[in-house]
Amino acid sequence: MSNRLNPSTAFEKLFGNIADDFNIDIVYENSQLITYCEKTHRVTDEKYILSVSGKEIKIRCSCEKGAFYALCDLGKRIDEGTVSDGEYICSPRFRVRGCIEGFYGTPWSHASRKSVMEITAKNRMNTVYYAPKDDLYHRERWRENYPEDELARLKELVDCAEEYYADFFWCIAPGLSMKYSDNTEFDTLMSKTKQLYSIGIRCFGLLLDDIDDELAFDEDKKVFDETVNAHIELINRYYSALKEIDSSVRLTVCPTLYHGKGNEYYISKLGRNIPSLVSLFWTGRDICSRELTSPEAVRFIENTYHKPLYWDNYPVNDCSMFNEMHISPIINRDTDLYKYSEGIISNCMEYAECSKIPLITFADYLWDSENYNPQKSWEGAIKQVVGKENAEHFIAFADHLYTSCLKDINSRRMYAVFDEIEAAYKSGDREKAFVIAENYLKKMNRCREYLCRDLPLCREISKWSKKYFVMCDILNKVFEYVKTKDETVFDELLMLAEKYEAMPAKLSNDTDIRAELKNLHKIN
Ligand code: LTM
Repeated sequence: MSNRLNPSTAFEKLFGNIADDFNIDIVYENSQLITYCEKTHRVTDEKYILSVSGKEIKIRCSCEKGAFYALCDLGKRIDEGTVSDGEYICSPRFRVRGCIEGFYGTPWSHASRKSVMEITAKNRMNTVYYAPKDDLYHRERWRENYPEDELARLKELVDCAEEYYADFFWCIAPGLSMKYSDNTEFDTLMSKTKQLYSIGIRCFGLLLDDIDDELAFDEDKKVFDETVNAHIELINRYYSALKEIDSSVRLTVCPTLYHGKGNEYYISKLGRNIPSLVSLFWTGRDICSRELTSPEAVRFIENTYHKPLYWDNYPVNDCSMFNEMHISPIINRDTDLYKYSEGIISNCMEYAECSKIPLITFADYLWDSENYNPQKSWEGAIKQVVGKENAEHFIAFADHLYTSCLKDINSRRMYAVFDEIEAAYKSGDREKAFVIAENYLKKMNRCREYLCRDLPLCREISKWSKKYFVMCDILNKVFEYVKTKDETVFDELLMLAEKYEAMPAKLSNDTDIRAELKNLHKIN
């Protein structure tokens, strides 16, 4: 029996009663206008037409999923105060839009998983992958069935995804220890898979990333000769076995070589020898790719006969990135990439609350890549996550968290303020310069109040906010020093700078603050 709520109930669970003032009429129809998207040349169940005339809303769609997305669209417009009369014909650019819990580090809590799912659904994403590297039953102890309590929690996640019209992929990563030539190993894999099938999982992921390139067992070397042959056999056997259980089951594979040009021997051979309906993860040019481009996707297709399903390693900040907080919007993904890929799955940080901000920007890009505006989307995302009343202050801090593989501009808002101060100062209007500086400092100080609150997001980000507080102290003192020219204030400044530079969290650009201060001393 389906756990699916009706679209209006699912909408109310996510948005509350914000649409109560409106009369909403949902009409289901199967016309070509409603089921076909000319831009993507695809038949889709996600398209809808939203007509607004005052308080009268009409939604035309082909099924409940379309109705749910139309309601989420309306909810977002109400939230942002942008509901206006008109007819909006909407359908997504990317077919697959979602996230993966696929990082190294402490797996998300059950509550975080549900809460991330709510945010992705609200923003019309349709896919969730469960693959925490440090869930023992996912990778290290892949042979063992889940204990009852963990299985029950997974079942709740499956139900939650279904409520919000999303596909939930449960993934297994046996490659650290599997002997591919041993049939009993395959039987074990199937028995574990059947346990997950029994709780309603219909979408599976077989992850072979981050394992040895070479076959570990002599028996495997004898049978398969090369790793790629073992992987091809495993994938084909697994897919057939899944299809025997249920022909509607879907499979995604993460190959061992998952980044590069897309024409390498392993990935070309693997892609060409597995069914076209098996999705193939690819992280792009690099593990964490600054850009994802259409020409590179085309090369991948030409060599593997598969459209890449991007496993986008942003905002993840595990391993060597642990001092970075990836909260900035997604950028540098080609606007027409939807034509040459199955979609994008964003790999998140172990910080679930913080991950929501970049995730919402992914959702905006994936729905409408041609009109995606990273800064606008980011501001909207921050409003959703920290609340409208805190957004402006929070942005003053988040402005400094742009250090990542994306190589976006760090602290752009602060430097714009510095430029304004400098211009006023140079034009001889010292007063104006002080007012601008004072206003900025006020904003920073108010942001500090927000960041000290006992909220999940503030706790997650405390490693970075603590450093930001020192930055606030420095700027407050610089202002004091410029006004008073007091040398003891300058000495305090040097001490603060030393403290700031010793903190490992990455904030803003790596400038030599003490050198900057010495310059300031000279000028004054
Ligand atoms: O990217 C893939 C396919 N696998 C792992 C991820 O689990 C990990 O989170 C990222 C980022 O460090 N790198 C990987 O190689």
